[in-house]
Amino acid sequence: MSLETDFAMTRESLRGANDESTYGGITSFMRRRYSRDLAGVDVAVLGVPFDLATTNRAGTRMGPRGIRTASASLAWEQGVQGWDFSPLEALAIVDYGDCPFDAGTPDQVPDQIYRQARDILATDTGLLSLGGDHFVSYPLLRAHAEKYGPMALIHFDAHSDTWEDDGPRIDHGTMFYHATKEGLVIPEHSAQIGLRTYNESSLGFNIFDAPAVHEQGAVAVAEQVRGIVGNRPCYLTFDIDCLDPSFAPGTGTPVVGGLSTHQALQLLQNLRGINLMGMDVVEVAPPYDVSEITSLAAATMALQQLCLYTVARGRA
Ligand SMILES: [Mn+2]
Repeated sequence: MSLETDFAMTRESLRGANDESTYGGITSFMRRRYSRDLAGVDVAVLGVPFDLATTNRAGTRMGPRGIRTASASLAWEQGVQGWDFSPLEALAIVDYGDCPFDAGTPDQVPDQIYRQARDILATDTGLLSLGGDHFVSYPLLRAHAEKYGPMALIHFDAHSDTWEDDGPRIDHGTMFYHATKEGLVIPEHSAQIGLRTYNESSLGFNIFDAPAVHEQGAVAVAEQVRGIVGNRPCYLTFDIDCLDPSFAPGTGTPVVGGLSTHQALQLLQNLRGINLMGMDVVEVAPPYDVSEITSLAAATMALQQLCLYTVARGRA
């Protein structure tokens, strides 16, 4: 073990596993270095601690910090089970810190998130964002679609988040309705996985609800999703409430009957080969969590997303 401490400050290489204690120091994501210098950086990790769009229980403003803390216990491994490489070795990753916004002027927050994401993407750095409630994916998607064109969306969630809306409301249940109407995503080449709430309109999305995953199996569903998405530029958004509350109690709007962490890992690993351009993990609400179960699940899913991104960029 290195006696150098606080790699979040002192790490010289942006690559590699972490040879220091998992329990001390600054809680950057995966103990990556905190930096806003994106020269030579492949992926910036951005916290978006915004939860004013929640319709039920708030608390996801604590999500980025919770995920960062839990991720420290994943940072020491030389590889990732289910993959034949380490994304921490293959990619230069920094923790960019949190997106600045003024919670006192909520109507301005979407644009503040959008501009932060746009400025990072303009440097040809990939973006892994940590929510925050699911609304944050909407301005993030806008920034990605501006760069890559209309995107295939792979959306893990208990909820469709496509409920019809009548105006520019800030609501974490309607933003994919707006995103679709604005042409940011292509619903016929997108998939929603794990749903278990009622919405009479699919808006054209391909839906693999939780019963479908339980009945068909994660591998078979992933195969279908790969076919639907093809090689199109793809954005992957992982709402932690796609997991069953027994696997992710720390979220604002839990719904029973969801995926296990095992099923989610199988799904993500079998999406290998998608043309992933951007990703997020959202809806982690540490105030309702137990023993960091949810934050650990979220950090693990984010690491899997980095694995998918590594393959998509031809680095593995
Ligand atoms: Mn959602």
